[in-house]
Amino acid sequence: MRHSTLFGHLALTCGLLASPVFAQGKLTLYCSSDEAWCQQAKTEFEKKTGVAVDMTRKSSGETYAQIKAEATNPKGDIWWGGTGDPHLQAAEEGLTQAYVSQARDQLFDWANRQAAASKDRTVGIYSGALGYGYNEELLKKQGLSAPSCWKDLIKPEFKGKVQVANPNSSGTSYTMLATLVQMMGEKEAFDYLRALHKNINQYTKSGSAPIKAAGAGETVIGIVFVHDAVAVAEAGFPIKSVVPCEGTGYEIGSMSIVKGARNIDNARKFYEFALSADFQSKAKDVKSFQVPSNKASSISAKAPDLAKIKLIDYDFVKYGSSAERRRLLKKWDEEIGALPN
Ligand code: S7P
Repeated sequence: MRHSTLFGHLALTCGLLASPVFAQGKLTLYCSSDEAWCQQAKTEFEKKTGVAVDMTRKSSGETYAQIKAEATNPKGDIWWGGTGDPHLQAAEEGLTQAYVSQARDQLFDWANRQAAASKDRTVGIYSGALGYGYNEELLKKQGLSAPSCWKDLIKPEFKGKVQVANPNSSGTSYTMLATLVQMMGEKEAFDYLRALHKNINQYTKSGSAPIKAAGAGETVIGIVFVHDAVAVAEAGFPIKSVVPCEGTGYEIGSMSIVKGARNIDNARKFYEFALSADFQSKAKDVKSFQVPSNKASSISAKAPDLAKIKLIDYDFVKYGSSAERRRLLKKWDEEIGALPN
């Protein structure tokens, strides 16, 4: 009996050691995309390679802060997803390392421009325009007029009815801050943010939380990437997405390898996997409707068509620079975040 138990243990141990997961090692993935997409990336990569993935999902600004805090003892191997500005800041601060993908030639120019701006320390994996969404049923019930522009969001009728994330933790919200500064000029943008503050019911941690809250009827309007509003509508909630009439900014969702990554070979393996058309084409299966960076990836018909949106010429080099991002966030904290509700 005792022998058979011992044999059982040995067989189990040998079986595990021979399994592809143990054979191929591990990868610590920091993910800043939507939770369902992060899970898909983990599962698909494990299935394809046998590498065991330890995945943590956090917003873009939070992940940047974590990688910075761990810089002397790096725990993450690769940072996948999230807006490009904090990836560029991490690159400039030497928190991430250079890698040139074999798929470079298959990518859109906007994806490779992120690489060029960072001396190959980051690369674009998707793109999406900023906007907002509102709950049509709630809007009607409360007798509110349908908003269609940035300027509509500061109307007194929307007092306490708008939600957006905090730009320190959220890349989405930092994209809004940088977009407004570029569209209006800094003084006017901060005047606008002060007026908007009167209508804000909550600054959330995560960028997409406001539109999920709108779907659940907890707020009327959520400022988010347009693809995130489309995703909530596709999930069956009464959400109407809006591309602001004045024009808008956009993100280049990015990916970077952490400097000092303990599992560097697997980080590079994941990098190639994440840029492949095969994996990128699966984003729509988890309602991620961004535009993928590999030209051969298939795009969902539901993905907002960036060619039809009035996009600003977003200056990623400037607004992804360490000095500018830190300066703008400090100013937001002092002049907007500190205001009474
Ligand atoms: O995957 C959806 C998405 O909107 O989430 C990313 C976002 O930056 C992560 O959330 P935070 O705003 O909280 O940082 C975007 O890159 C992506 O399009």
